[in-house]
Amino acid sequence: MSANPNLPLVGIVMGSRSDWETMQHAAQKLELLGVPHEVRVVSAHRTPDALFDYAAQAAQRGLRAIIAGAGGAAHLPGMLAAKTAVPVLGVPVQSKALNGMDSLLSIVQMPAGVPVATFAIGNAGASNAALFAAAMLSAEHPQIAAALEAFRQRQTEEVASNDDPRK
Ligand code: RP5
Repeated sequence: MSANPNLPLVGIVMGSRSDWETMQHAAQKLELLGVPHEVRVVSAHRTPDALFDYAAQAAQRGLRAIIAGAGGAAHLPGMLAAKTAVPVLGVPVQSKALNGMDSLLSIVQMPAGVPVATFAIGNAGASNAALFAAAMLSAEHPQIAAALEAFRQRQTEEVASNDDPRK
């Protein structure tokens, strides 16, 4: 099935505009792989009703994964997962006060029954959440599978062709 560029398959949400510096890495990867996506600020604490609406409508709007980034008391991914069966991929944003350990623990320690797939703190986590979402979509979307395979091949070749760290 080829993805309709006008219908997002992945939602990237974040608790604050200040999270964009991190979450842009997820958007860049989805862009690179041709995965239709949308980006929104949805705060568990400042706009809780918008969070509930987003989760309630996610499946019927065609979203197949939600990448949710938040920092500090990072309740956004867990609350989304509480309100939708669409898989939630949590990205702990690196907080200033505690370097993201607070974000990581807030997101990863979900009670049994309400899963959030939790990624690394910061930019690597945002990138990998996008790659993971693309992998989830690959079985249904051969073009995304091909783009992901090509990305991995390029990455391998770049590392292999620059294997002397002194140069
Ligand atoms: C969280 O609080 C956000 O996800 C953000 O990482 C953190 C700080 O938000 P701002 O005060 O920068 O808006 O809700």
